[in-house]
Amino acid sequence: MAREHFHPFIPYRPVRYPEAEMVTRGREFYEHMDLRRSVRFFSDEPVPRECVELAVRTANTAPSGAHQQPWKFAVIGDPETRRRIREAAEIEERQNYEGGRLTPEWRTALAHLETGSDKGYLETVPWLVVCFAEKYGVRPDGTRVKHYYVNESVGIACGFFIAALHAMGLSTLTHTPNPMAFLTGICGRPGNERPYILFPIGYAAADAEVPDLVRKPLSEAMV
Ligand code: IYR
Repeated sequence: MAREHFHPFIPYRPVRYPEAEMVTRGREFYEHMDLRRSVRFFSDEPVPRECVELAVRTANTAPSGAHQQPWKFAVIGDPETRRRIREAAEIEERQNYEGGRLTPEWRTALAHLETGSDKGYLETVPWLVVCFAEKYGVRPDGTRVKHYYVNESVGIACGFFIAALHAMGLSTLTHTPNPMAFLTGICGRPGNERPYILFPIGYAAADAEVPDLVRKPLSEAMV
């Protein structure tokens, strides 16, 4: 559905904090975000649907090109659909890892993560969320609406989504099976929506491990 509305301007007065409090808040948020890790070992414990809804609500607050909000989050809870998604993802990943579709450079870049074609976590987790990017909008009469900065907009929304899950103590992984067009069919989405990221969502397994990564220092992240 295309959104082509006129928005009148209204006052906006964001909260201001004393400088010391700004720094405290910024540090607390940074330290909280720095604890987030991508997880590949999940518990099958159920997660309230409301938590997933809150993460989508948060993603939906993201800025977007021309406020076109070119995202759609498909939420999947039923085991049969999760099984089908795992099966299809593993077919693609076997092409990547065992069928030689990953270039040698790509393989080298991934080696330290110990990833492989087994995507068992797609069935373990209670929820899968597929974020779709709306390449263009569709008016009720079927004509197309051009969308601007789709990748930037959807990427930001996914960042908000990941941060919201982390704030609730949930874990996820930005899984991008390659190619992932199969998700359009399984999720029953229309042709203007392109699969963007597949998020398995759940609690990290009690014995989950992550690679001992080091984030690059501020001196390299900022110029
Ligand atoms: N999509 C593949 C390969 C992969 C690619 C990147 I970039 C990663 O950070 C991890 C894996 C897979 O999911 O196995």
